[in-house]
Amino acid sequence: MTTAPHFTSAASLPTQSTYQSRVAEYWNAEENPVNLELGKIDDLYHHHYGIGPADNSVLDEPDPTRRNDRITAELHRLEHAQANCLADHLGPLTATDRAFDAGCGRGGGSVVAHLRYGCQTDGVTISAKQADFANAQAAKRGIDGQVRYHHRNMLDTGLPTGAFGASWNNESTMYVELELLFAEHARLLRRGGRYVVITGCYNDSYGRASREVSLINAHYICDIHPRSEYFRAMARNRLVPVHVEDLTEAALPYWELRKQADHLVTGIEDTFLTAYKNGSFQYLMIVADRV
Ligand code: GPP
Ligand code: MG
Repeated sequence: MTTAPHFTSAASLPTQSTYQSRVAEYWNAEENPVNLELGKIDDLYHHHYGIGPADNSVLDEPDPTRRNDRITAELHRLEHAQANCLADHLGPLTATDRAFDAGCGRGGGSVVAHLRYGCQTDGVTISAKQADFANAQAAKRGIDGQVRYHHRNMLDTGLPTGAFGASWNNESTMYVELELLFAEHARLLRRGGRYVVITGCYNDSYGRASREVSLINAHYICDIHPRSEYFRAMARNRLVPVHVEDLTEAALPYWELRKQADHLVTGIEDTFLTAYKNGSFQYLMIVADRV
């Protein structure tokens, strides 16, 4: 006969969940030309999409090599416009301010913020390979004293409390629980600090997540949240929205052009276009103050 123990022992937990390990594996292995070929142009490596009107005349370029190069450059310009849009909403920051980039990927967003404001930045990514790549890029630019990347979990960064004037997630919230994420941003931001998120979310007024949203989740191993969850989790974590912008319309030209870039497509292009057009999915920016 077995008897129940008189105490419950602490469960032995891995430092990283199975899910987190799979996400890290994805990003450690990821070498999509749509990210690397665009980044090579000016050493700004982004892991987000683009916004704004596209110059579709690049598709009419008769020389095939030049056509590919022009399409690549145009997509990069649109991604850079998205990074600039996020950076516009972080300020005003000065050289003495620190900013936190949650889910920094290969580091482009932190460089954009540093070049704009002169601020110091700390980026975290769950991928050791991305953090090493981003630090090497910062060293190459000679800004590694001010722009740092860490191989850490964005929910538990170990960075100092109240030390940051601004923080952001650029298309990285779909990998984590929003309550835990916003608690960490609220801890890191000083009172009056600014938080910005650009994200894809599913549209509550449409209903539950659509088939397209599920396909996007499977493609990136992520878990897209409903729009409502952002506002609920912010309200519970001292983050008060000051500006909300639906960027869905502005995101369409990027995907229409990317779809026609045979040398860069990953296969997810039509799914994004369908999801945006059928109303089940939105590309949203929320700007909030830490109160
Ligand atoms: C962009 O990264 C995409 C994500 C980080 C995850 C999903 C985002 C949503 C808005 C749902 P990327 O630039 O590495 O993607 P890709 O390789 O497709 O360009
Ligand atoms: Mg990309």
